[in-house]
Formats: sequence, C-alpha cells, structure tokens
Amino acid sequence: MEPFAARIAGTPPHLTLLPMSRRHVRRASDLVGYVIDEEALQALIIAGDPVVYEIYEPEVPDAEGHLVFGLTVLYPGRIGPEYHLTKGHFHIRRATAEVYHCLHGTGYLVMQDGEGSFRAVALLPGAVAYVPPGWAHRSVNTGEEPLVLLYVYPGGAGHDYETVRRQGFSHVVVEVDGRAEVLPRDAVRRRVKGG
Ligand code: PAN
Ligand code: ZN
Repeated sequence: MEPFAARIAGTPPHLTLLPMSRRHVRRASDLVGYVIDEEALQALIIAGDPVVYEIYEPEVPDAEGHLVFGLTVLYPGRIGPEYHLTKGHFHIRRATAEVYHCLHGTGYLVMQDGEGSFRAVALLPGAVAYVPPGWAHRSVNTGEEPLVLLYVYPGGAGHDYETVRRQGFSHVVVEVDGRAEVLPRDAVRRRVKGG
C-alpha cells in the first residue's frame, strides 16, 4: 500500500477521522453481558437502543507488520450506576500491546491481566496510555462530553471479547453521589441486585 496521512477532523467534541473506510457503531444492545445492571440496559434498549460508542478507522490492513489505528468516540451516559463503557477485550495474540491517546473528554482506561491484576489509568486530554501485552482493556467515559481516543495496535492482534464477557473486570466505574468511583464489581453487583 501507499503511505498516507489521515486527519482528525471536526471541532471538539465532534471529532472524526478522515479518510475513513471502516465505521462501527455500538449500541446499548451490543453491551448485553458486559454490564452489571442488565435491567437498566434492557430499559435503555426498549427506549430506543442509543448509540454508546463509534469507531472510525482508515484503510490499514489488519495484518502482521501493519499498525491499525483509529478513533473511538464514547458518548457520555450511564447504564444503571455504571458509566458508559466499551465492551473490552484481550488481544487474541496476547503478546501485543496498544497505545491510547486521549484527545477529548475524561474517563478511565481500565485494564486487567490474565492473573486478575487490575489497573485504572485516568484519561484526560493529552494523556497517552499504554496497554502492555496480555492486559484486557476497556474505556469508560465519566464526563459529560464525548470521550475521544486515538488508538494504535499491531495488525493481526485479534480481539477476544468472550473472555471479558465471561469473567468481566474485577472493578467497575460507577457514579456515587455525583462522582466517579472505581469499586469492586461484586460489591456493586450485590447493591444493584438488592435494589
Ligand atoms: C480499540 C477498541 C475500541 C472499542 O480499537 O476496539 O476502543 O472497544 P471494544 O473493541 O472493546 O468494543 C482497541 O482496543 N483495539 O484493539
Ligand atoms: Zn485492543
């Protein structure tokens, strides 16, 4: 392929990436199995199934030797107590890393390795976050504006969503008295189930 330059276009918070050849839209219904409050999620789906995040990618082959990059735009909102989040995944090829650059908004990049160690890295405009090989990763928007993230990862890394859907992350990012807190999932789940 030929060298090229993509362009981050628009004005914050309404950013996109041009030229764009792949656009993926993820709605509330795509998050079934990934959130704590499944009842709140079903209510959202019935109420119109809003878009939670979008992904824009230029034409880079998802193949070894390439660096796939793109923009994730995660819209603000909550599903029950949890702030809007991406599904999250391990890379199928565990020995592949990823870089995230926050262009707009506030939130967390939450990560968990195969042994269950958990980390939450704050995302603010200008932050460049590193996902080491072997760490599952998910973005969470705790702000009131879209969280806009530029990501770069090795082509051919592959995406393992199933492990995250089965096991989840040990911690969740929830609203408590108007503030974002990172809390153990089991404690939050008990509270949600208990009403
Ligand atoms: C990102 C993510 C993107 C959406 O490109 O794929 O932010 O998140 P989910 O894939 O978890 O829905 C990335 O990490 N690629 O490897
Ligand atoms: Zn990834």
